[in-house]
Parts: sequence; C-alpha cells; structure tokens
Amino acid sequence: MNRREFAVKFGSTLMGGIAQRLWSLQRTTQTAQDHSLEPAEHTLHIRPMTLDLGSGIQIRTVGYNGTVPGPVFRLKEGSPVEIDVFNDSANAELVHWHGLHIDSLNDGAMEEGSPMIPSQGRLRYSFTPKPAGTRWYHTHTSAGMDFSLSTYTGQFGFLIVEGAGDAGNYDREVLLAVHHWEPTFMPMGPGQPCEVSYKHASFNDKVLSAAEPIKVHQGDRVLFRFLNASATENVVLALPGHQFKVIALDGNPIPHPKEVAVLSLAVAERIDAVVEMNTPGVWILGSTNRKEREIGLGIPIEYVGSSGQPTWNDPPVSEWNYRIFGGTDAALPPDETFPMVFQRITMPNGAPDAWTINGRSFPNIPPLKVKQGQRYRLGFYDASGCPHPVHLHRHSFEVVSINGQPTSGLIKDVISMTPYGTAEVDFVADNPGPTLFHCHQQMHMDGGFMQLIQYVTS
Ligand SMILES: [Cu+2]
Repeated sequence: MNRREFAVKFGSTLMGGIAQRLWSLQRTTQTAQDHSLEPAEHTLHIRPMTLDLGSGIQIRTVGYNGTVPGPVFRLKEGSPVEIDVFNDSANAELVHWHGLHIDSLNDGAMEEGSPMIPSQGRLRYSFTPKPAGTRWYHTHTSAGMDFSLSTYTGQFGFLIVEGAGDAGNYDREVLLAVHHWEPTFMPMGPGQPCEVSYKHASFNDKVLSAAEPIKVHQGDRVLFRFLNASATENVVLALPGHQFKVIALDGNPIPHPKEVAVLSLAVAERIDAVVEMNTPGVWILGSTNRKEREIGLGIPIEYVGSSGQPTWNDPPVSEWNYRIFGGTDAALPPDETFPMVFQRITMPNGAPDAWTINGRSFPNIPPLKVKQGQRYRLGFYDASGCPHPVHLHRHSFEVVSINGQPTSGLIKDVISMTPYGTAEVDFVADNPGPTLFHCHQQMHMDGGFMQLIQYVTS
C-alpha cells in the first residue's frame, strides 16, 4: 500500500490537505507566471534519461538536467535564490531541499502543502538558503511498488550552502553520492528486515569497475563530502590504509572532529571527512561489504606515481557511534517530550509492510502540536527490529542520547536508528509552518512512517 492508497483508505483526514495543496498550486503557478519573461538564476529539468554506469550497464531513469547526480548548487547562506524547475517527466514531481530551514510551500513535501509540479509543468522555488553546510536536494514523491519513481531514480544532487566561516583546511574537495540501481523485492519472511535488493550500486554515476580513479599526491588533504542518496540502503565505507577525519555530520560541524577507519552513512545522511593522503598506492574507497563492492560501490584512489589494480583490505572491526564526535554538556530541559514508538505491521498476500508511529500510519495520525519558540524532545524507540534513518524537515535537531547514552552538540537532520534502539533529539520550534517527520527509507515512508508537526498558538 503506498501513500496514495493510504490516503484513499483513510481519506477523511486528507480533505484538508488536498484543499491546501490546490491553493498552493494556484498560488505558485501565479508566481511562476509573474516571472515568465526573466528566467531564474538556476534551472532544473526533471527528465527521463539513460544513465551509463560504465562496464556496459545502462539504466533508464529520471534525473536532473541529464546528469546523475544533478548539478551541484553552491549557494550563499542568507542570499535569496530562485530556482526554476521544469517537469519534463511523465509524473507529477516536486523537489525537496533537504536540510534547509525554509518555508513549507518551498520545502518540497506535499504533506506540508508544497505544490506538486504536474507533468510538463513548471514551478519556481524561492528561498533563502540556511544554515551553511552540506545539504542536498531530491524528489519527495511516493513510489509504492513502482521502482521507476521517487528516490529509486537519479533525482538527487548536492546543495552546498556556503557560510562565512569555511575552515578551508584542505587542498581539494571530492563529492561522492551513493546510490543503488535496479531494485527488486526480496522475498520476506518473519523477522527478515531486508526488503529491496539491487543489481548495481555506485558513487555518483559510475560503478567501481568503470570509475575514473581519484588522482592524489602524497600529502594531499582531500575533503570528501559523502551523501547517501540510496532509496533504502544504509552503507559502511572505508579506504584501506587511511583514516577519515570526520568534521561534520549532515553538514553541521561537530564538537570533536575525530579520525576513524570506517564511516557509517545511513540513507539521507551526509558526512564531511578530510583524508590525509599518506599511504601511496592504488586503493579502493568503497563499501566494507564485499557484495556491495562487487555490485559497484567503490572508486579507486590512485597516488600519482603508483599504478596497478586497486587494492582492498578489510578495516578493523569497529562499531559506529555518533557519540564519539559529541560533547558532554547536559541538555537543556525540553518544554515537552513526544515519545514515538516505531512498529511494522505485516500485510497479507505479500503486500509491502505498513509502518506505524505510536500505532498509527500516515495520514491517519494526528499531528504533533508545537508552539513557536519552545524546545521539544522527540524520544524514539524502534520496536520493529529494523534500522530507520528518520528525518525532520525544515529544522535541525540536537542529539541528546543514543541507546540511553547521553551526548551533546551533534546537530543533525537525520538520525540512524539501530534495530530495537532508542534515541532522543531536541529541536526548537523556530520555523512556523507544517513540518514533516518521517523515515527516509522509501518503503517505510510509503508504508505510512510519517507524521506532521503543526504549529499552534494556544
Ligand atoms: Cu524506516
């Protein structure tokens, strides 16, 4: 059952949403017409394309401006921007600006009232980018059982918001987005969390066997901005013989930058990490999972003067824990805490699972009500035994605890929940407007794992 089927089934609560959406569409079409003679400074065309992953693999998909990832946007923090989006695809679309604190109509989530762009239609997005850091943009439609839609496609790209204080302590920058291609349903049994399997995986637009090596000199300091743009798969990455100095999570500087051998990158997360190139050779930067590397998730790192086949060595076994980058300050007490329990409901006849928050699936779930200026704590517990990269729109949150262990100073917009794990995150309600909270795993989201947050005055 996808989100639209849910909407039909639980339709009564949705009428308000539809009315709001039509209003938004009229309003925004009007805006677009007003500017019809002067093009915006940035343009995106959503259109079908054939992606050449290399090694003879061609993928029919939908992308932005004919490339995967889409164009890199480098926007100045605090400077208003306009982006014209033309939908040259066959389906209604919209673009979500992930990690930005912007208004609901421009955020690109229909559940918040952002307008859909009809096939052959266009829409002008206008917003003021903030905060600074590694953000991204992607489609925010539902896919249900149709893997030719939504985040299964090539509709994703980097959006870097440049602030005043870029440390700049690196020689060059490399942007790498993870994606998985050609999904198929996995047969599911009780207790089997795997839902989708993929034929190919890539950094950007090439599989490992076809990727052009990243050429480095000994002593180079390379800033990698990693983005997991997979629809459903969390990944774990390493570069044999090297350490990643993690400096930002989800684009936000961390209290304690640290060197680690292995990066864990859940769906929709970003990690900025600097690698000092001090082990000459030809190496594979890739997934620690052999099967994932075999289907393409890797890229060679080649030192100038070295040659030969790229080498992989398994890193030491290590457990990822955000807390090593965090501080020890006590959290401010929240004005209110919302406990949220995540559960899976198995559906008959092989239909995809439904997902619930406190026993309710979107849209048949009342919004959380918040007041402007107050501090709220979301207390998550996974009762499903599955990992969940949960995401809050239009706000960042501070991680307060993970699996009962306190931390501070980690500002994120996605948190990777481990099976049966707990986490607490705090946010300040400082950006009025409907706000979506959801699991970024596409199947979970389509299965109803979403809830709105609504600003109220009394
Ligand atoms: Cu999930």
